[in-house]
Amino acid sequence: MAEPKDKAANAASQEMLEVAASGGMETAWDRLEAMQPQCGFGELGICCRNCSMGPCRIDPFGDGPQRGVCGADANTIAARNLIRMIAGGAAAHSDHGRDVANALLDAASNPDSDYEIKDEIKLHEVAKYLQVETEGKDKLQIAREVAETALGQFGQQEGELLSALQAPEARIERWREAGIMPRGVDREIVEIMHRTHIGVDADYENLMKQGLRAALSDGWGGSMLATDLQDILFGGPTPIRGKTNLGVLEADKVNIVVHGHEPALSEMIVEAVREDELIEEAKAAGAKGINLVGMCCTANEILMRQGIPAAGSFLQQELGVMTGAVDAMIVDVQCWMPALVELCDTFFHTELTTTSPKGKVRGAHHIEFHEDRALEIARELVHTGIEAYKQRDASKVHIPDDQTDLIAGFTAEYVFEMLGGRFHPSYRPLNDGVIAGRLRGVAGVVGCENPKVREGYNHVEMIKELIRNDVLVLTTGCSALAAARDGMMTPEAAFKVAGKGLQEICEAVGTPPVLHLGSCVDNSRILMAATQMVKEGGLGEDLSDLPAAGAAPEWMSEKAVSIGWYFVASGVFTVFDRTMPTLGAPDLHQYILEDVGEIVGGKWAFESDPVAAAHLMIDHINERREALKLGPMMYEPVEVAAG
Ligand code: SF4
Ligand code: MSK
Repeated sequence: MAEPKDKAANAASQEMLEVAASGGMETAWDRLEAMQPQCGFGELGICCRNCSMGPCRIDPFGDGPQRGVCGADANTIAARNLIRMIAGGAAAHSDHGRDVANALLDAASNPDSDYEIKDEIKLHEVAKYLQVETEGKDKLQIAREVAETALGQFGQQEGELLSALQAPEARIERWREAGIMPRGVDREIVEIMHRTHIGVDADYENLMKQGLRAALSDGWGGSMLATDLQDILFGGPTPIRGKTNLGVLEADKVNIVVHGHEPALSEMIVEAVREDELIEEAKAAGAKGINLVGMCCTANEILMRQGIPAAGSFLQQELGVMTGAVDAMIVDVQCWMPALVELCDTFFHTELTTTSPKGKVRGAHHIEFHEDRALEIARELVHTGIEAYKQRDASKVHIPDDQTDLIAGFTAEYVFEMLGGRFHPSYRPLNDGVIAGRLRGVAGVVGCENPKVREGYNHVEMIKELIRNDVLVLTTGCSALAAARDGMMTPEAAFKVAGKGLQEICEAVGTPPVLHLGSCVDNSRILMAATQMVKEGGLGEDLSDLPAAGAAPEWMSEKAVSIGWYFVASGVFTVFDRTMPTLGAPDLHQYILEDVGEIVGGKWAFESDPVAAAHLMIDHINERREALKLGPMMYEPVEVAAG
C-alpha cells in the first residue's frame, strides 16, 4: 500500500492521510487501490454498451472479436465513447451557465430578488456581443434581455453562436472551413447522443468532428456565458488576497464548507454568514463565530470575488471532513464524492446537505436551492452547521497547521488593465514582453486532481518548470489551488522560482508569476486573454500562432476532456498526463495525435512526467517564436531554488 507521501505532495494532505489510516477511514486512494486491476477494455476505450445486443468489447490483441454485434469496430466504439465524454463535460459546464442565466433573469425581473447587477461595465460588454440593443434602456431591462438572449443561445438550433464570434477572424474562418462553427450547446450535445446511438455515425473522423464542435460550444458558448454572466451578477473579480489549505479550518468556530461549482448559492451564503443574527446564534451554541470556507471550484468562485479561504481541492474533500471540524458540508453540482455520506455518518457529526435538484444522494439532507428565495435558503443552510456544531466531538478535531497566502482574482480584463495601466489599458506590454524575449510565452495549466497521480505534484512541478523558463502561467480549477498551496501565487514567488524576464514583469506590475483565473468554468478567460493578445498585434493572426500552450496534468473529469478539446479546437497545443481512452483504437489515436492538428491547428500530446511535459510545451512555444521570427530570449532559465 502506498505511503501518504506517495499519494499527495502537500504536507497537510499527507498528515490527514495518516489520520485516515489510523482511524480506519477510507479515501479515494483506498478505493482506487481496491479497484485494481481496472478494466483494460475501459482504459483502452473499446467496450460499448450503447445497445442491448451488447455489451460488446474488442479484443485488443487481435485474437478475439474485432467488431461488436452491430459491426462497430474499435475506432467507432472508442470515438463514440470519447465524444460522449465531451458531451458530459460540455453539459456540466453549460448547465451551470444556464443556472446563472436564470439567476440573472431573476435579478432583472423580480423586484424582491436577493441578487443585484454588480458589474454594469461587463453587462454592456456582454450585451454588445449578444447583440442586445442598449440605447435608452435601463440596466435591469438590459440585464433581462441579456439573460433571455443567453438562454436562447444555449438552445440555438441553427446559425453561429454569438459568443464564438469574439474569436480572432482567422480562427472563425478555420472553424467555418472545418464545418465546426458551433451552434447552441444543447443542440451539439443532442447531436452527439444521436450520432452515438446504435446504427448512426460509424466514421470516427465524422464523430470527432461533432466532438470538436460540441467542445467549442462549451468553451466559446456555455462556459463563456457562465463566466460572463457570473461577473455581471457577482462582480468581475479583481486581485484579492486569500489563503488556502486545510489549515484555514478553525477549531473554535462553526466551520461551513461550500463545495461544488455554482456561485449562485455560495455568494448568498457569504452574505448570510456575515449577518449578526447568525453570528450570535453560533456564539450561543458555544462557538467563537462562523468560519466559511470553500472546497473545489466553489472555493475558487468565492475566493476570487470575496477573499473567502479555500480549504481544499478535489482530493482534499474527504480529508477536510476528517479534520472533525467541519460542521456543515454544503454541496451543489460536480466533483463532490458520494463517499462523503458514509464518512460523515459513520465517523463525524458533519451535516452533509445537497442543494441542487440535479445532485442528490441517499443519506444526505436535501435543502433545495431556489433563486427566488436565495438568501432565506442560505440562512437555513448556515443554521444546519450551527446545529451540528453542538454535536461536535472536540477529541476528534485534528486540523493541520498548514495554510498558504495567495493572490487570486485575475481576469482577461484585469490582465489588460494591470499591464497597460488604468489610463491606457492594453495588452501591448504583454505582447511586447513576448516579442522582446523577456517572456517566452504564456501557458494555461488547468484541471483536476486524480488519485492515480500524486496529488498536486504534476501541477506544481510543471508550473515551476514553465515559470523558470519565463513562461507566464494562467491557471484555474484544482490546478490553481495546487499552485497556491505551494506558494506560487504571491509576488515573492517570482523571485524564488521564476526566470529573470518573468521576474522583471512581475516586479513591474506587482503580480505573481502564476495568475489565478478562477474555476474550471473560467477557462474561457484564458481563451479571451489569448484572443486579446492576437488582436493586440505582433504575435500572428490566429490563436494557433501564439507562443502559447495548455495542459491538464492530473486530469480526471469529463469536463477536463471537453476543456482539452476546446483548447485544441481553438488552436492550442495541449498536454494531458495520461491519454484519453483511445489506445485500443489505433486509427482514432493517430487522428488525435496527428490529423486533428491539420484540421484545427491545435495539437495533443500525452506525457506523464510533468517536467518533460513542461518541456513539450516550451518546445512548442519556441517553435511558435521561431515561426513568428521573434528574437532570442533575453535570459537563460534559472535553477529551481531548493525547497
Ligand atoms: Fe455492441 Fe454495437 Fe450495441 Fe455497441 S452499439 S453494444 S458495439 S451491438
Ligand atoms: S473542481 S472538474 S476536479 S478542476 Fe472544478 Fe477540480 Fe476538475 Fe472538479
